Amino acid sequence: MTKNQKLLKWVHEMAELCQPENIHWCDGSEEEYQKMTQLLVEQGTFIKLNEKKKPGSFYARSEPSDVARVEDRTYVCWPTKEESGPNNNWKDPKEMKEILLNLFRGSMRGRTMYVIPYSMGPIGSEISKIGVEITDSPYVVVNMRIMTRIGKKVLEVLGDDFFVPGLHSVGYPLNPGQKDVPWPCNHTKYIVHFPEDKSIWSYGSGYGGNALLGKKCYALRIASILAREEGWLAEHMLIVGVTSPEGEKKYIAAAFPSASGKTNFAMLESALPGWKVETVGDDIAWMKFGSDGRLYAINPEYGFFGVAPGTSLKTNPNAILTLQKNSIFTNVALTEDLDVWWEGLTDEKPNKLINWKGEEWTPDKNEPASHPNARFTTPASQCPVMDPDWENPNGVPISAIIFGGRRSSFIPLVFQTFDWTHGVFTGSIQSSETTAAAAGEVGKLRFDPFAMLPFCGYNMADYFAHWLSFKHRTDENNLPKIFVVNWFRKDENGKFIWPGYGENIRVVKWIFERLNDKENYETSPLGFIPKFNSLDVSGLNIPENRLRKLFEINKEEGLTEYERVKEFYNTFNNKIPKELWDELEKMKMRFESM
Ligand code: OXD
Ligand code: MN
Repeated sequence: MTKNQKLLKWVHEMAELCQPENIHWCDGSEEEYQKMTQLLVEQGTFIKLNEKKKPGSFYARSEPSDVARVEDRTYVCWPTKEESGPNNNWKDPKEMKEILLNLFRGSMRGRTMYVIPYSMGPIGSEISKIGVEITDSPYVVVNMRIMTRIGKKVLEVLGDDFFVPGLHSVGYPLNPGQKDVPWPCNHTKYIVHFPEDKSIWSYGSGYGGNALLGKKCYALRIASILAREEGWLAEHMLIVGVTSPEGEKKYIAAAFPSASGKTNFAMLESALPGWKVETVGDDIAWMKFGSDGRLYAINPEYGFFGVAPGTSLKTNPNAILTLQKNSIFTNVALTEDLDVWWEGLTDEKPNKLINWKGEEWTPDKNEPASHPNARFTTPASQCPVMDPDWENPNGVPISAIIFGGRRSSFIPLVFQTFDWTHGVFTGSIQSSETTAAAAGEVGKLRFDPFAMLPFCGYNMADYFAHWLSFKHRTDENNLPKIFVVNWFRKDENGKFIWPGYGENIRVVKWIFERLNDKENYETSPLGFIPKFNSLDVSGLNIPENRLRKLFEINKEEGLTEYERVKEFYNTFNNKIPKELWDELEKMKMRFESM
């Protein structure tokens, strides 16, 4: 096992607190995985899928109230509220520890406590980091085994070093003789981070980012704190390698809000002949300086936890190929022959399904058969377009960073920012219409700077300053160029103008050419936009007036945006760096002189 005294002591103390019936240290072996999935089938949490259709795969349905990340129950408890910022929920750490100690006391009674050592990033890489999750949910264990690298080999590398401790309980203790339910959880939920000891405490939910602590809690919230301390970036970004028909390859990282097509973009099948996109990661990028002064990125994850609805052979063939085996499906619909289905998977709906709530469903029902935040958990190694360097311990060099919004108007299909500072400014005002990935209203425009609003572990004003500081850490020429895209612009009838998916390669091509200094741009108040006819739309048949609409920039909207941003910046108590206020004024002037 381990000789790490801090780990042994913590596990011992948490067992005293949570009072589980047994403790199991996960070794990460295939045999262990088989046993645990078997256990989940016996408990009724899992249904084994048709071995011919989805070998080695399982189906789960959550409790209908436990279906997404709970942002209003997520806290980052710095000693002061100011350090957490207006972007995080906060409570005094001592008060919060009291609340949690009361909730966790006896919370694992009648259950097994699993100890999962995991590595974010290739085991042993200088960029990787280790965490240990304690959980009473076998569902979490099997998902963590797909999403991260777990087990004995992690403990060997850990030795006596630092790890991030994460305690998770579904908050559903069992009395002697009490029968378990398929998806235990608790109405009371807390997802809490303590920056002082870099610990994570998660109570009451078994779903996704609330419970798989390596993902949002560690690789984003805690890692963003470590990144500031150590001078690197932990970001909500996909990473892709793009190869041109001439064989030139560049890596791009892109930040999109949750459930806005990141996984699709990460595995894009190019609609333009000769262009190729390969996947390094679909959700998180850790970027550090290499010895040449450039930023190098790794994907700290090992699998994909993708949104299922809308994923099809048309929208993302590579995801469909990836999830054919050894996968876990949660809250999709079940077919009569024990396969899975979700909205958008096929044009034609099956005649009969069991929906995500376990009820019989027919196409005449007025509600979707799968939950809009239904997910697949699937091993990255099964993806047919993984980049040959996706596990390179040194990471891949990043040439461009893209910020993507989901906005029906105002933001054009693509633009390039003027320089690093202007790029950081556009990241800081990134806005998007909300999706089902988080509990709450869908379709509401909110600021989601760097797509990190729910994931930044400290005051976002300080985070913007951290981003600005990169200009002084290397020659600005070494830094990635910063772009903005918006696939979601709508026409006056509320229809999307841009076809998206595989056609997005056309935008990537324009970006690629910009990186090679091609004179394919003109200046607009927002940044450099494609010169007319410089975006390759060959064969798309988009009428010229619709194409122009994709790039329409409106003075009134620009001035409204200025007011929106001013109001937003003012919520940060005078902490927004002056450089960003200056950028805002410059933007206003550009719009005024339009
Ligand atoms: C995710 C999210 O699950 O961003 O990736 O919500
Ligand atoms: Mn995400």
